[in-house]
Amino acid sequence: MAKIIGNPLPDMPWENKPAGCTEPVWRYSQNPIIPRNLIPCANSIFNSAAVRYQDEYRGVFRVDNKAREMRLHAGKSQDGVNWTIEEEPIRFVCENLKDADEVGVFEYGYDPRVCFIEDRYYVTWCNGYHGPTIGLAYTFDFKTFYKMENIFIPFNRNGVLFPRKINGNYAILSRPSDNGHTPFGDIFYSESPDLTYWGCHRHVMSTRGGWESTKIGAGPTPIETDEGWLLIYHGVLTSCNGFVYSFGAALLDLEKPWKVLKRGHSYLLSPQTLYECVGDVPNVAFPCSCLTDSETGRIAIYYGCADTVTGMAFTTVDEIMDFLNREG
Ligand code: BMA
Repeated sequence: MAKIIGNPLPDMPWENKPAGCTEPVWRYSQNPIIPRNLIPCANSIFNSAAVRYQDEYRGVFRVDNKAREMRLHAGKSQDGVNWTIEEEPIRFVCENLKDADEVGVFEYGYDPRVCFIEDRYYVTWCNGYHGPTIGLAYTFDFKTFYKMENIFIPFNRNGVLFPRKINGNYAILSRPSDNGHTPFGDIFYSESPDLTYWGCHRHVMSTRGGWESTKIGAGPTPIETDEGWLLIYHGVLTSCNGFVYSFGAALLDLEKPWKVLKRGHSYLLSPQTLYECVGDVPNVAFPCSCLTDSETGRIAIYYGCADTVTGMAFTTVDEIMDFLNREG
């Protein structure tokens, strides 16, 4: 059986698979965990990233405010389920940023991911700079966030860092896009010696049929296992009623992550519940982070629901590997 390479997290949020459930991924019975109005300014809180921090949890949340501006807010939690979110958005510190008057201006930010590498937490997000691109910042304490250079030129979305260097370089997945509600999109891999200069771009995966026929994008930080990087990613289908966002899984080579070892044919979870199907944007399940326990192989997935609220779903590394072995 595959093993997660990482830390034990025995007290992570968890709920056993319901009796009679035959799906590899199951929803938390108390979903949604974060309502749209948890803080006064919020129109909606979704597509957000949670991580372990000391003996608690921290997160960076996508909060669209009541002016419908897309903002990033820090939050904390004792148990990973019940969250307190700062009422004020993150104000990025730009003191070490070259040309801060140019690249330090915050236009908008959405769909954050958080990734611990070496000694600090890095945040990537879809950052407004003459169109969407990938913003980057780091923090040690989720109080002060230091802005770094944008990772790519526009247009790009779904920038997701790997949690360690690969062959001596930092590594990221991303999805080149356009300035609108992009009707295409494949996942690419890029690497960098210093998190500023990026290159060695490699194609990872293209769209396929059905649930992932319009575009795909990396979701949470890839999970390292002894068999490969487990990638949970979203896929989009264009129906007569617009885009439908589901998520699925693939396994990427550990040393050459642009090589896809396995890829599920079906989705793992598609929008089916009321809170996934009804909201500001109907029919969206959009995963941005995971918690994992290396001892039990448990995985908790945080995902945005209908661009309105935040939900959780559970699985295990064995469940996903079985799924990939059946379907990949
Ligand atoms: C994408 C992003 C996501 C959103 C999705 C569905 O382009 O904007 O934040 O969840 O569309 O609206």
